[in-house]
Amino acid sequence: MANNINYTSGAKPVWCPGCGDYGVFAGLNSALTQLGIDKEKVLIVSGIGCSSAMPHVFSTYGIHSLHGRLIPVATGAKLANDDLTVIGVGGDGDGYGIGVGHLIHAARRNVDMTYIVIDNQIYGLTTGQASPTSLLGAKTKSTPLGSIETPENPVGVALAAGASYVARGFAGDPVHLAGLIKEGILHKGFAIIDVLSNCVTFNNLNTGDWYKQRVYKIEEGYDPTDMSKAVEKALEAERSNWSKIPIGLFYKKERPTYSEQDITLKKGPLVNQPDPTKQQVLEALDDLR
Ligand SMILES: Cc1ncc(C[n+]2csc(CCOP(=O)(O)OP(=O)(O)O)c2C)c(N)n1
Ligand code: SF4
Repeated sequence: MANNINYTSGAKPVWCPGCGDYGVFAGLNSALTQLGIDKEKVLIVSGIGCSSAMPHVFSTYGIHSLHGRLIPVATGAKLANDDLTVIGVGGDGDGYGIGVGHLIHAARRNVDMTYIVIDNQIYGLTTGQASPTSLLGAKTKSTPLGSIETPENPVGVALAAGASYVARGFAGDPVHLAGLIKEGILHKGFAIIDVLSNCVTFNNLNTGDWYKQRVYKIEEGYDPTDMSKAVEKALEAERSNWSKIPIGLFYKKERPTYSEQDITLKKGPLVNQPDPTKQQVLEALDDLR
């Protein structure tokens, strides 16, 4: 549903010209515009990194939090107010490095949020060190002789952790990406979208052209409810030595969200519930003894 809401803030982006972050900005803006959610009902939470500047360019609620900690902040916001559409945006260093423990727990808990990881396979903001998804042999500021670490497989990690919506997009195709983000927001549960993106300043291996030559859209007829097929697809990029990188929806499963199962949150958003009296708190603590 198209609408007249302007989700952008008008703030000048801080990104280098040509950075993939612009493509994600366009994709997210398009997804929000298509959904037409009141912007007062949308919260964008980021970590630290170039990609984490995303909340500034939107006029929704936004929190620019700490490096690797966007998921705890987003989870807290969602627990406090289940009426909010909560979207996390951060980098691969933020989410797959320092923050990967949070990713695993939010996925298994099925926190109802959409997590967009702008995966440029490098630490951009800190000027070009290797990230968890940098490829073997990648020469970066911290790996001048080439990386000797096997890259993390974020789609595989998300599947293994129990994420109920797992997709991969490409910053160079914002229209396709918008569809994945839109479906991720509509999905009740933890939706993660790994977005392949180019850092024009510090990653001269995984460039926009490098991705364009390798990405392909997951074929029609693929069954995203089949976990075994999703695992096969998740392994395809590394098994093909990065000659074929599937993008699209890998996996989707309907299962109860965290808030739907919690005894207190079942009664509705916490912000709408009356504060307990001192007597009620004491009685509840007494019950625990
Ligand atoms: C606790 C903590 N550790 C390290 C840093 C330094 N730091 C800031 S951003 C960043 C990594 C940025 O890379 P990424 O998350 O991939 O985002 P990008 O800049 O590429 O978008 C690091 C290591 C920090 N700010 N806080
Ligand atoms: S340093 Fe890289 S990731 Fe950061 S804004 Fe520039 S191109 Fe984008």
